[in-house]
Amino acid sequence: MTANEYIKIRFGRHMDQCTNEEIYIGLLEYVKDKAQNKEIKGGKKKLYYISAEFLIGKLLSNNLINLGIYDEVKKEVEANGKSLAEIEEIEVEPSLGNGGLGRLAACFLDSIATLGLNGDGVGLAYHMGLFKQVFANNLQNEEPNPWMSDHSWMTKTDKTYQVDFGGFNVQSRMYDIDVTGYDSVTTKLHLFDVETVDESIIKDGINFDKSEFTKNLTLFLYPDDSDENGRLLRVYQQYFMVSNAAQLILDEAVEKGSNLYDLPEYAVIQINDTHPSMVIPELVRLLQIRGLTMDEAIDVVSKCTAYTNHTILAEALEKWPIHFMMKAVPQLMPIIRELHNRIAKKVSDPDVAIIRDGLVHMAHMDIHYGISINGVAALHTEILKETELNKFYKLYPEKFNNKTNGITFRRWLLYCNPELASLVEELIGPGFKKDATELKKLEQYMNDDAVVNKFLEVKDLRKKVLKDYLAKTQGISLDENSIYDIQIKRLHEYKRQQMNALYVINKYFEIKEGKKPSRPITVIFGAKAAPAYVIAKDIIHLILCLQEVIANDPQVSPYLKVVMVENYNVTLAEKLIPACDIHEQISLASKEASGTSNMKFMLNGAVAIGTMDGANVEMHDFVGDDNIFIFGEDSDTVIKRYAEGSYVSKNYYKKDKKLKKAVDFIISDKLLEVGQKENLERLYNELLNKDWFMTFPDFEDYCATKEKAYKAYENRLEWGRKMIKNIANAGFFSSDRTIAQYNEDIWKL
Ligand code: GFP
Repeated sequence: MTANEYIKIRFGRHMDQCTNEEIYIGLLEYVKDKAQNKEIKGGKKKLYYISAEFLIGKLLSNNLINLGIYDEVKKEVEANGKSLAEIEEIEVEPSLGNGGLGRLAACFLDSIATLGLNGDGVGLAYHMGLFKQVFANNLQNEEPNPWMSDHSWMTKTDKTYQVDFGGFNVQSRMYDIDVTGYDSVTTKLHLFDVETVDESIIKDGINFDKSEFTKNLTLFLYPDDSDENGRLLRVYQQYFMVSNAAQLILDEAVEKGSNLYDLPEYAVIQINDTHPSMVIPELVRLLQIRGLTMDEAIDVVSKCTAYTNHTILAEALEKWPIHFMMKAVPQLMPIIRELHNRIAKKVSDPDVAIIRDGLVHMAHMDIHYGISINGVAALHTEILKETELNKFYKLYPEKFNNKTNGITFRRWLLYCNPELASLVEELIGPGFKKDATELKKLEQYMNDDAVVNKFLEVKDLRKKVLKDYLAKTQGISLDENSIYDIQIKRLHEYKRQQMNALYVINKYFEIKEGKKPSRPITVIFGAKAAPAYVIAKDIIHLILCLQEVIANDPQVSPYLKVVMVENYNVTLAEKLIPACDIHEQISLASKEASGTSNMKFMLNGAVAIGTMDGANVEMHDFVGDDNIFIFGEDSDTVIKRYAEGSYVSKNYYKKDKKLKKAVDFIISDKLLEVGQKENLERLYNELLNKDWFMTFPDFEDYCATKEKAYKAYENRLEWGRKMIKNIANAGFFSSDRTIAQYNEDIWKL
């Protein structure tokens, strides 16, 4: 049945007589039907990828592509006088993730299904997801971001579980989202919700009563944790997630014939960051209820779980106070104590203990009681082994392994940049869609000027698409002849958006002094700051103030423009990435575990300015010095400086006139005219007296390297060759490769 025929039956009218809403609903149901027909038959062993975040993005086009019916449906829609792009706009993007961590989980699900592996995602059905970002008075405000509707990709199942908390219990409900593999099978993302959640308790932005856990359990992703109830709520959420997961895992195993002693033959669990760590004691608890002894239960669970570390930042390595656990999940504490004691008997070093100073160290539990610990890029894994988790590495060298992140080429090339995808196909055939390493064949065209020009033309076209999109959706006007220099990622000091802002100030002064760039520059930012992360919000404020000051300065605005897009999300990324000339990967070396936007940009023919951090290191290995602009101190230098505690930002400020001038501008009258004194002064003082992520030592090199990149951009053919070199070498960064490695080394499905 064609889509049109389906819609005719569904609405009693052909597509041309339907509204866009009706066509969207019709297509959604049509796709769901097709996807469910391809459900994986299932093998004995199954992977459960448990994650607090799944940043899946809109699904209509992605599913059409993966089911192989995109072109056919698009044609049908167009033949009926409609536009697929406009129909897609009806779909609301679910904001079930925060940044790279959640987007990685979504890419992984796509690859698991594409490789035909028996694996499902398990997470939570947050009603509001992450907040919606709204700018007013150059400040970030947070608003609820609802996305659920009657017509959604989620399907209500009849699976419900009881989840017990200290003093009360709730009844959960499982909802499923189909995950369509590319020309392959369909697997599932299971999202758990609870019917008592009450959206009406949200008042005034994203504030809500944090004490009513039955009403707020799945209301928001990462609720504000600046107070005790907020932190407790995270424990409730995490337990709710893993208790449901554990019950599902055991039920499915038993259904397939497991006697539970052989659970490792039926289930492997990937713990994505520390949020799902409580699945370990929860499984031990449930196995005991089902008849295993403590010894047996621990033995079984230790063969089923694997942990991925996504950061070395202490804030993300969760440690929950015992009194939180006693309040929220008292039934787990005796088990956690037992897990702790068993280790303490063997290893006396308190640094590797599970319980220390009244805190439960979630990552430590994962490492002691799992089969594998992996980092997400080569450098990151080395840092884990040699520094951050060195004591664990010495205990269990065989458990440590690297799995460099990857991205799905379906969404991040075929869907978001169809013009580039068809140029590539015209040159090297369709093989790259299944085997991304075939992109390497593009290198043979690097010296063919006619082909190079075609790549440049695609870029120009995509810059125009972005220009039109931002004009229409955000009232932003771009100059498509300027260089698009883009930094999009979660706002965090270690990612150093503030250094980019200092560069902008420096450029502003240069232009004022008469040193005009040969081509206008557009510096684009997209980032949300966590609601309670004060300095991150101050950095957004600085960027928005710069945007206003520069736009209103007739001397500077023809040459320099700052744009901060509002409510940066997957949908915006899909427009920004294909249009980008230069992308910013400027984290402080050692701090960005991997990065994944770097891979998406690379695949779309943008050239990076980056530090030797995360996956930039591997990208550099592939493309060489000439095709990536590397600057800044390396991770050894940074790690050493932290160890010595010798960094004094003021010394750099005093020495470097350019830097001083840029930093002082933050609290200048010019900025205070459009900004808030409190915010700008706080940021100024933070940089001057702390600058914990060391922007000052890298500033000079950063400025010089940007100049080099802008200059290189002017030689259009040479630049086009750099673009091709990047695209041709992006194959390694396909999540299909990453997932194949996870399966080979860890999951063994
Ligand atoms: C985190 C890390 C990134 C890494 C992703 C996925 O992402 O370096 O690429 O996880 O492994 F920081 P963010 O949430 O910070 O984007």
